[in-house]
Amino acid sequence: MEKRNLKQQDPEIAELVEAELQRRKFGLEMIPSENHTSPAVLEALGSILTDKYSEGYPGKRYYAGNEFIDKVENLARDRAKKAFGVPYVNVQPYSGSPANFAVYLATLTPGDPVMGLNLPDGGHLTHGWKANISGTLYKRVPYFVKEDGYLDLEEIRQIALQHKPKLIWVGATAYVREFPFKEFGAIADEVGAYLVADIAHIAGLVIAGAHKSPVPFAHIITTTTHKTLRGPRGALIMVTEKGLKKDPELAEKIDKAVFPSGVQGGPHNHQTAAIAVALKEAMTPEFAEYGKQIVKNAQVLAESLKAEGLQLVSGGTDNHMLLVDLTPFGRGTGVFVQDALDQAGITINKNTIPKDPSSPFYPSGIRIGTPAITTRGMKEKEMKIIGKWIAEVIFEVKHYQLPETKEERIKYIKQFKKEIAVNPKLKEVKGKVAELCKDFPLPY
Ligand code: DSN
Repeated sequence: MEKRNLKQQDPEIAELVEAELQRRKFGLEMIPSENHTSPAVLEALGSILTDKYSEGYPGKRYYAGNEFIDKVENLARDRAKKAFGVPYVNVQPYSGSPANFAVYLATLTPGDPVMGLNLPDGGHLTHGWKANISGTLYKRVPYFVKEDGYLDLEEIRQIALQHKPKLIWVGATAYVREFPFKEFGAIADEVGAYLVADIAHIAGLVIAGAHKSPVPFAHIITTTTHKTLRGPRGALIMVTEKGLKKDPELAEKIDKAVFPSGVQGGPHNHQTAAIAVALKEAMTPEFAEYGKQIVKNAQVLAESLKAEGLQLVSGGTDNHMLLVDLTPFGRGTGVFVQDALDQAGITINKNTIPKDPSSPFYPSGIRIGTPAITTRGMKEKEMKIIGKWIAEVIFEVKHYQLPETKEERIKYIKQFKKEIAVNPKLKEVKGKVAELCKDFPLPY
């Protein structure tokens, strides 16, 4: 086979990759679950390790030729154990959803009750949402946040006592306050449930010491590796000492649930290698600084948005994300703000807010995060400016209101998109965003 690089072999794909790079270079990635990986992580991810089959685990593979793959996986395992302080980890899950599904397979039988944060309240699909297999194969018992955006611990305990769940999830995709792991641990122990902490969003903050660790309180911990942890897409499942005490065979059960009895086949070895690199990076003093700066940035951004007259769920943040409550401008308006900000070079996502008067597809809030822009080196000074720009864009499109019927909505949103494409204010902000970005290069 002739040696040809991507541009020579497939110019169409090469151009699209380049276009995406340019979009990122001159825009602000502020979706809280995204980040910019290091060149070393990308090199490992794009390596020849992708070619190898290695079903099984180090020392116990089905195929030959895994001498070096075993070493890669062992390095990833050892680094994860050290970074989080746990006795056991499985580094093979392709991503967060299969990792969470493996936890169900390892611990429950179909029909068992499972408690998780309600999706519109900030919970994840895989924590028992009705449209996900976790909410149909198991008995879903949702819990909620209060009007003020904080988890309702007293109600959560009452729900647990009433439904006696076998497994309780603590973790979210849209929760801006510190997770009360200790209190959840006590509730799980009281009803004899497994406590599973899904720390996908905050894993990097936990390693950096910018968020409390769930390790003393949870039996199992799952995380993706591509959010604040700043690795490739992928996931980890960890078992704590507390988990092994509850069930000494828990680690073996998790391994089996990932492969062969679960949803996965051969591990993605290039991904495992890149996870190992990211974990090594995450254990440096620079990363500890980075994690703390993510939170500082989010808090300054929160103050800046509030000073502009915007309303935040729970009034601020303890972590890397903010939720702006757009109900003062009308219900279901998140879609307009998301698209207008995108047009202005600021990428965030529409999101439900607690007690959202609209729906997950047309929610009444937006979710903003600081991990990726902090990777670029932006600090408090830039957060104040970005907060002003975000507010300017929101006020610019505040008159757009979501129509009642599906047909009207389609027409209205089409017209809205036409209008924002030529809006001078959005163009002006986009120009300023691009100027700012020039001083903060991407890591690759
Ligand atoms: N899609 C992820 C997020 O954005 O939070 C969760 O899986």
